[in-house]
Amino acid sequence: MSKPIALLSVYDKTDLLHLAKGLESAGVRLLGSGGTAKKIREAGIPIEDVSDITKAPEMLGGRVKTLHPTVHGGILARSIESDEKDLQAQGISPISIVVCNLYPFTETISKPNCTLADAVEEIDIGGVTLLRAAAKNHARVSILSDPSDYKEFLEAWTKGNGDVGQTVRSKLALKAFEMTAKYDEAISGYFRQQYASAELSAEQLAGPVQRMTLRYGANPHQKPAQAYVTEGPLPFKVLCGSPGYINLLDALNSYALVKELQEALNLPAAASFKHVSPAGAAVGVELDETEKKVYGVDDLKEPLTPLASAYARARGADRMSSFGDFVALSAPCDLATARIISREVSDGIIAPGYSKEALDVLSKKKGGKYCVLEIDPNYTPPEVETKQVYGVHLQQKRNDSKIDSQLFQNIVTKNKDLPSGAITDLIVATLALKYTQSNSVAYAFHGSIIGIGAGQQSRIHCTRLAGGKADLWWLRHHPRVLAIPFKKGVKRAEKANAIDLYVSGEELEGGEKEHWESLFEGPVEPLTSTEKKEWAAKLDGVACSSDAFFPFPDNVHRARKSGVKYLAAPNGSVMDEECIKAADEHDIVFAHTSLRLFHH
Ligand code: 93A
Repeated sequence: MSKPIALLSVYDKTDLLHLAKGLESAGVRLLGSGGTAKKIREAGIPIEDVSDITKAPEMLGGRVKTLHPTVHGGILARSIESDEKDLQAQGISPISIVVCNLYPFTETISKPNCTLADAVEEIDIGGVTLLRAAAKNHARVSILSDPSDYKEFLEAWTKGNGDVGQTVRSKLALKAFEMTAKYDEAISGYFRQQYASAELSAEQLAGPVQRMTLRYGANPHQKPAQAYVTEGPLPFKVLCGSPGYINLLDALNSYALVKELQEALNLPAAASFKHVSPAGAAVGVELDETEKKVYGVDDLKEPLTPLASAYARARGADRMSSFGDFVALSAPCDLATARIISREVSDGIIAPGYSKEALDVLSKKKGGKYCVLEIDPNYTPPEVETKQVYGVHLQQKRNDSKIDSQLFQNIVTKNKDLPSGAITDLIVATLALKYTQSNSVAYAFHGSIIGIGAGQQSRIHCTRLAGGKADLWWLRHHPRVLAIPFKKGVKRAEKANAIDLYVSGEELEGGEKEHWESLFEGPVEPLTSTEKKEWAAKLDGVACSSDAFFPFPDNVHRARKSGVKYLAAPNGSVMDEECIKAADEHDIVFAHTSLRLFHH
């Protein structure tokens, strides 16, 4: 019987001689590409050159070394009659072991002076082909791609008398494919950088690009940073400014939310995001005169369009949290909406288009640096999403659950009266939670989030936080708040802070008190606790949703204190019955959704 053949072609020659010696002593015939064969031969170990069996010399300065039917026929042939016949007919010997590792592409491109030509020359073709061919045929062939496997392989080879067993071959094949996948990813990443990206100039980014360099990641010291897709172009264009890493997290999450809100309720929708959770979200329900004042749009010259109403609500519900927001709109931005945005402190906007007038207004904001992104409304994200944490890839199916009125059909309380306005509010609250960092609880009223508790580890803390925000929102409707005599020239953000201090009842002292008082034409008396209580009692018909079940009835009792009449949460708690009892006690309509909506 002829000797088994090993083909060796390695860039990293670590432990190569030890392996070659071992194989040779075990009766294996060695073949090597140029440098590999030379090193082994110089150590006194017999080896033939690949070119001896291919009868073709290495050529093109080494670009073609092992790419030959004699090599790949020898590797890819199966142990079946027809393949064996083919080999015989061509005078090719089967190869049993391939030892290969690749040109150092990643190291090369990380060198400061690396040119495109340097990088291209380091793209290994023949080695990748060897690895893939041998790994494909792992039913018969062993592929050694990592020097740290040599020792164990030699032992297995000797022990098995030339057969290392299928388990070993399978593991080695997996390792080889992981190596080629990583190698190709490095090359495609480099090419993306060279050919499919644009640096951050608005003109360049107007066209489709696959990758964009970001100024930095979550923090200024996290450089480099980038955004890219592996298929097709990025789904958005940068019309103005330059998005940062957190801008994009906000933009992509918030657009998904408004798109689904519009689909669910057939009304234009808007969201105001901060730190990857909504500070506000709403659909275009008309505002009455009081609401216009509360939301700070009573003095707007343009009449409010439905889209502008949606943004006024989203932005105005929690003005403190929305300071410096990222805006998402479900429909092309019109002038009225742009006018509202232009007066606020905001970081950027994503929308499926802009009217010319709206874009004119927005592109003047922040001295021309306001980030304006145009999303392709027909873009569908891939079904599977992957992220990496501490070097580990985590993969899941995208949360594509539909939130619509069907979700609230299982009403478990005595009161089952769920009017259509309440369904709208439950959809708004629940959809907002789908895109809020968990745990989360949201209160909604008149098509708008009025309080959201995000990212708390304890559910009751979410319910209290969201309830507290809803209470402040409601207090801002108090006639005494609406009548606060602000001096002329006080800025919008300053007014929002002053009102927040007033409604929250924060005790002020010294300089802070003096400054606060200096904003008004005359003295402003605090609201007494009785006045606050009386006012709170007037709020009713609020909807509240939770991204997971209520573990204790305290959540239900707390929600009621902020006027909650309609409640939605998944079932599954051992305390479900107690929670339903609490809801019955307050005559609340409680729908069990069976849908958990954690988001991270
Ligand atoms: O330029 S290549 O892509 N063309 C080839 O045909 C080829 N075959 C093996 N590079 C090729 N290789 C690579 O050469 C191997 O992946 C290995 O990294 C290197 C070993 O070259 P040498 O034996 O001359 O040191």
